[in-house]
Amino acid sequence: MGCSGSRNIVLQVQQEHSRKIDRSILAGRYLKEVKFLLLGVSESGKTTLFRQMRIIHANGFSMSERQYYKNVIIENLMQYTDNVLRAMLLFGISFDDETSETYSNLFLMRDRRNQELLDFVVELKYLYCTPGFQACVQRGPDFCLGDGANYLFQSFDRIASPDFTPTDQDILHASVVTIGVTELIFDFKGHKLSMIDVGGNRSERMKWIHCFENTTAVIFVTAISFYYQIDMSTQQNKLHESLLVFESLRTNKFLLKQAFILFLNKMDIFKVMIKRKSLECCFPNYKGGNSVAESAQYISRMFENIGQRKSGIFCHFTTATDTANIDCMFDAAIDVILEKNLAAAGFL
Ligand SMILES: Nc1nc2c(ncn2[C@@H]2O[C@H](COP(=O)(O)OP(=O)(O)OP(=O)(O)O)[C@@H](O)[C@H]2O)c(=O)[nH]1
Ligand SMILES: [Mg+2]
Repeated sequence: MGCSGSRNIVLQVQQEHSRKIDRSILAGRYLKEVKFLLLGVSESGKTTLFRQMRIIHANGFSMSERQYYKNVIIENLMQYTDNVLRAMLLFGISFDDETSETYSNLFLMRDRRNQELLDFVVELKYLYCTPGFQACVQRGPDFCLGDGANYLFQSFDRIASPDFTPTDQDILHASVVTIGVTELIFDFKGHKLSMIDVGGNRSERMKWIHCFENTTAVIFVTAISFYYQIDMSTQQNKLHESLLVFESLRTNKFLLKQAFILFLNKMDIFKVMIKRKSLECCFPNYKGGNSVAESAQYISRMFENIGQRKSGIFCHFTTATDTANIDCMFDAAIDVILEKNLAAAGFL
């Protein structure tokens, strides 16, 4: 073999070596960085999912965070009580006796900013047990009571005890409107996974675009139970609003290559509500029955038919307050994306 022949072999070896390095750099990149963006309108359940990631994949909540959530939960409880008492007046639901009327007036008239929940334990405990109050809670969907309300009312004795420390389940039911952008980074099956939570109300949506760069997949969260809810500020049906926001993302030029995972969330509420209110209230053309499966499939198809393009939508029905459910759904949803990612990079 001549001199030029051996030089060619060296060159080939060098090129192969270089290719291997490129592949391993790529592999490193694909194995180590995956960014998921939680998007969706307000109250769809994004932050609840985000908190589940803390519980399942990170270290859960510290004592100081639990102290913060204790205050949130007490504030939520006071606000939900206020909502119910005002709704009773609005709907003409009468108080069961003089005591409950007096307690209600006392609660509604006071300046809550400086009051502790403990100052009202006797009054609230009494009110919560009255049939009028309970009947009004049942009508919660008619006046957007808040999806965590039932859980907090039922946990009242525990919450009102002086040494109350919120459990993970309590924290999952706490409601705080998200302002700004929060990131959580955790290990997932050998990958470094970055999850971004954003606010879903109108003014917060303007900030979404700043998070699009390097996104692997969008997790679009909508509450499937939105189908019967009207946004008080816009008077728009909340599922219609979700569909419009989803369409604007599916056609966004910065997200054309990104995979989309759709979480149709709040299935627990949907299962109860669909027996009481048909899907026709949201989609007049819907002529199917009131079965959970048929109605849920109809809604998922509405989303899947939006912005048809190469990258498909992976749809999952979820209950974000249920840790076992989210553990399982998240695992399935993310596995598909990670495999797609590796296949696209030529590793599968
Ligand atoms: N019952 C039930 N409640 C849920 C579920 N998911 C979320 N919630 C409750 O719904 C409320 C709102 O949930 P969030 O996760 O704060 O909603 P969000 O999408 O982050 O809302 P923004 O921050 O305003 O965009 C909270 O009280 C949650 O506990 C669910 O699947 N079932
Ligand atoms: Mg939020």
